[in-house]
Amino acid sequence: MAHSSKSAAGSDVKDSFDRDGYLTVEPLFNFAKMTEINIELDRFIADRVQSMGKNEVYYEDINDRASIKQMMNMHDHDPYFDDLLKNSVIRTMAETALGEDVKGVNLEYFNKPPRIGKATPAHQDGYYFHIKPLKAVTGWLALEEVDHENGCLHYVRSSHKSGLRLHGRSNVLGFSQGMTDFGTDTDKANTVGFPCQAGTFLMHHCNTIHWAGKNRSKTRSRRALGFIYFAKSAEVDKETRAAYQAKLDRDLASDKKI
Ligand SMILES: O=C(O)CCC(=O)C(=O)O
Repeated sequence: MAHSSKSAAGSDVKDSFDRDGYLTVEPLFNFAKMTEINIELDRFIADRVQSMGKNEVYYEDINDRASIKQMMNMHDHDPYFDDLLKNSVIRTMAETALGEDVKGVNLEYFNKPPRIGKATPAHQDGYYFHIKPLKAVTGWLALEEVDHENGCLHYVRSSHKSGLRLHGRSNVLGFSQGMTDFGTDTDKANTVGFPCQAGTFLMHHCNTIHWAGKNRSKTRSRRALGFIYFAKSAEVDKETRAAYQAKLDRDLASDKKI
């Protein structure tokens, strides 16, 4: 698996996004900005997590409150993260990538705690979004150094052009649906891994297949933020989405995962 070529920032952003189904900016934010974001995240975890719903904070080990693996809707709980989702350069990049106005709909935290952080199954975000048309992007910001040991992200280049593939229950908390037909020769030949430094930013189309390895490090976490934007023209099927979320919450509670 080769690393991609350097940053896609600038006027060719849209072309490379349309061709590959993703773009990379290395780095999007400098050291000072990343220090600020990491301090704000620590503050968020200390002050806000206790008021979040069970279905908004997932733990890799439910008995260990230090093992947060995922947080959803951070923007709803804190003005700093609301501003980062809705008013930052990341929103502008989402608009450039999709070629229209966007709505910032979710700011998520993706962590893989040392030793126990599970792999992210191959999936397409569009399968989770319940929108029509499937016009949405997810931005992904590395909060620390990420590599093959602690679980870097992988994209299947140009996979956004072929629509949604088959998904089924994955049993991985936070990624309940994984692809069931992943791993074809074409998938393998087009897979690109993204080891990167803190401040590196990736953005993918909601049909782009992606996955990440488990965290094999005994000491290092693997922390990132995810920024989800729907195109203004995309309509959410609210009934299907609510039914999906309700079933997921029920299943996770009965499996004692949340
Ligand atoms: O960070 C990860 O491991 C997965 C992130 C992801 O699936 C996403 O950003 O859509």
